[in-house]
Amino acid sequence: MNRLVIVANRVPNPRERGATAGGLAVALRDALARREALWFGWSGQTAETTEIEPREFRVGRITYATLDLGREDYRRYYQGFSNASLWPTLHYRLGLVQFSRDDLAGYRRVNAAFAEALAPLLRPDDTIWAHDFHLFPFGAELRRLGCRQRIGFFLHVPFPPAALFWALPQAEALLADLAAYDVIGVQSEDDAINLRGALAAIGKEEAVSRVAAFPIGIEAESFTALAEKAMVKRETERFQQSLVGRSLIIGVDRLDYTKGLPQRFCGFGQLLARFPEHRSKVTYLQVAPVSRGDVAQYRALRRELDEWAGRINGQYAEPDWMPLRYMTRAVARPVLAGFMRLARIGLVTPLRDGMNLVAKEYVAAQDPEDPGVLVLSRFAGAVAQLPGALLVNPLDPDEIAEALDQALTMPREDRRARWEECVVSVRRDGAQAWCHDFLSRLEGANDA
Ligand code: ADQ
Repeated sequence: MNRLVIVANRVPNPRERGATAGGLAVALRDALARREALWFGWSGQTAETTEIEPREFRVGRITYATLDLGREDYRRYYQGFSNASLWPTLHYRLGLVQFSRDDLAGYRRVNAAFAEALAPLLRPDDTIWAHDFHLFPFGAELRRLGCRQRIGFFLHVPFPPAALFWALPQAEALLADLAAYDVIGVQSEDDAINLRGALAAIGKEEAVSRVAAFPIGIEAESFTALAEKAMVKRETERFQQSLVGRSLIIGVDRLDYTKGLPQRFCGFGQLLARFPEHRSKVTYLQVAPVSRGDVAQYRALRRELDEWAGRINGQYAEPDWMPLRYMTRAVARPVLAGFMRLARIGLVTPLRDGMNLVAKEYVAAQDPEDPGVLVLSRFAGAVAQLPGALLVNPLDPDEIAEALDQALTMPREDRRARWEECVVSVRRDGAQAWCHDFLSRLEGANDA
């Protein structure tokens, strides 16, 4: 079988395990186990200038090839255009977009540097799969260097309606570059419709049919096993004892403004205000490790959440009950899986999310005999696969409060029926199916 080349902004460090292991590494595990693979991208380190020759090392059948980014490139390409321009635009948040020509130039420079560093390592029959919004122009850069291999692209985040995308300066040129890929994968049908519309609007008709939705999934069986095993762990037992029989609501997110955390905290406050019967009977644990802590908007969000948490606990706490437990540290996956299983409610309310794997992990973690309820934003890509979730508008704290009340008082039979509607697709449309479907399309197995 020919080699698979994965290109992503961040190359996972195979020596790091647990909480820091990126979702992409987990999702690709199966595809990478089956064939020879090369994983190429940024090392996560900075240097004086961006390296030209990647450092290579091998673990099993995977070769890793990484580059350090120059400090200026890191600032322009990563913090600047990727995180301060593209990320908010793709999540429908034009008010947060910061744009500078220098950032865009840095973004293009790094994409070109990545292509130049990878090209000499390529074999003629490699299949190349580039990931996410950091790499819009990467395929076009490889083509400029004469690469004729199959090159696919998957966008992990949403693609907004074209009218929003046009707000990004030089949006047309970016989209035109995207058309260099042989397959352009997105998470949902809505994203596919939006992206096709944008490509058609700039006359890239030939690229329209190369856009398709491939909803990403999780390794459900192994997550279920993790959750089951966690039940006998000391951390889980200690945590369960600390709940003293109260119902648990759990939220697990990177601390990001797309995740709807202030509205969610407010929604929980509304639950306690409007449904006083739940006071001192429910505990909400929010785990939200700091992410992109060097970007101003993320620091502001953290302050806002500190305030919300202080206000809710200040107003409703009792000497023996803290309504909201909020932590900005990561929790190891094996422990987190157990916390999810203990929770009566998984509260997942992003304002916009490409997919949201936490929602699927929550479903996989449940005890089939006595499952909890998933309260899910209608703006997460995962909605299409989770018909049994209680859907909410994440911008409306009252709707969140009402859904929490409904979930807290839901009879077990209804909880089971809803969970069963969700778990079917979580199991069937897993990480393995996602890789297989994308690569089959890219490698032409579906051409007949
Ligand atoms: P993210 O925005 O990071 O991913 P998500 O899909 O929820 O969001 O995946 C996060 C992963 O990290 C999950 O596996 C989760 O368990 C883990 N994680 C999150 N918070 C954690 C915590 N506090 N401690 C430990 N682990 C934690 C992007 C897109 C999503 C898309 C994915 C995959 O924004 O929309 O679903 O990529 O394509």
